[in-house]
Amino acid sequence: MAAAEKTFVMLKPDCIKRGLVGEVISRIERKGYRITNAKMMWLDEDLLRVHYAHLADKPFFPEILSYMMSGPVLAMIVEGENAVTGVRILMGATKFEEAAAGTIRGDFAMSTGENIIHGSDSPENAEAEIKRFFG
Ligand code: DAT
Ligand code: MG
Repeated sequence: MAAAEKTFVMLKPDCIKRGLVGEVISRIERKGYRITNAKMMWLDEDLLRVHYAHLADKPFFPEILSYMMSGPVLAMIVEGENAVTGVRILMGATKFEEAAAGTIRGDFAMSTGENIIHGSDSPENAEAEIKRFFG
């Protein structure tokens, strides 16, 4: 078995408002991953500007900021074999209309902007994001 890998996962404000926290965590656990740290947080603009720096020049960036500050998020460290790629598969595609049924976004997201869950897209970003959110 390959070494356990860590990824950073965040349940976004719509996930919490809609009461889907248990459902989403359950899918991650059923896949065989473990939640090894978790905390509820209200994000501020400074942290979001770093976290979403790759989208800073997009027209929808202000909407991301206001959505991500509209309620608390649940930040988590998730561990298991191939956890970075594995969680991305459970999440489904970024674009609302491309997220397949059976994935978290495919089953629950109501738009591309409000899409339930964040998961790191590479081991390097996972490490940086875990540091960013858990210190
Ligand atoms: P992902 O969250 O799948 O890693 P990303 O890092 O490209 O995708 O974008 C971060 C978030 O920004 C995404 O979860 C939702 C929002 N977003 C991305 N593209 C968007 C678009 N075309 N319209 C509205 N929101 C978008
Ligand atoms: Mg991303």
